Amino acid sequence: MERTFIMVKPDGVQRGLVGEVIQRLECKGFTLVGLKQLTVSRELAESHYAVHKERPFFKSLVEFITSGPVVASVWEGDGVVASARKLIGATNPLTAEPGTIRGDFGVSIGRNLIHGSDAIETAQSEVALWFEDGELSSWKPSITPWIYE
Ligand code: RTP
Ligand code: MG
Repeated sequence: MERTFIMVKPDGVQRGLVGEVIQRLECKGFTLVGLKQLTVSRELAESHYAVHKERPFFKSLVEFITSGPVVASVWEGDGVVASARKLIGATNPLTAEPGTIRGDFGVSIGRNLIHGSDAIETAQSEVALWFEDGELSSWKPSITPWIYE
């Protein structure tokens, strides 16, 4: 089953949006298989955002992600990687559609509340970067026949 990595960033945690994010993914029909709150080390933040290391915003992005607790999670479901990105919305909250998490709750690109893996391969490496196997439980909710044909 496809998995993705979702992180509520420090701004989302401070603003009390952890429950809202979890609720939106649960209500959609995805299954939570791992969840933890942690304060991110510089090393982990730099690995997670390594693809952006030459970008002008890299330093402030790492500063921000390490500035307070985040909530890291892994979700499972058919097409979950692309679907979660749609639920999250565009990178800039001002252009993100209403109805998306960033579109409903944010205004600034540097405070866009949430991260979601951008492709299946990225999701696999991010899940492995953030979680040990023992922290993840694969389970099948009993309502599965009401979500999948
Ligand atoms: P994320 O990785 O956090 O899920 O966000 P994303 O895929 O939508 O956007 P990405 O291009 O991967 O950028 C990573 C994060 O860097 C910050 N950013 N700031 N100031 C800027 O121009 C700028 N561009 C990107 C954002 O917080 C973005 O989420
Ligand atoms: Mg990204």
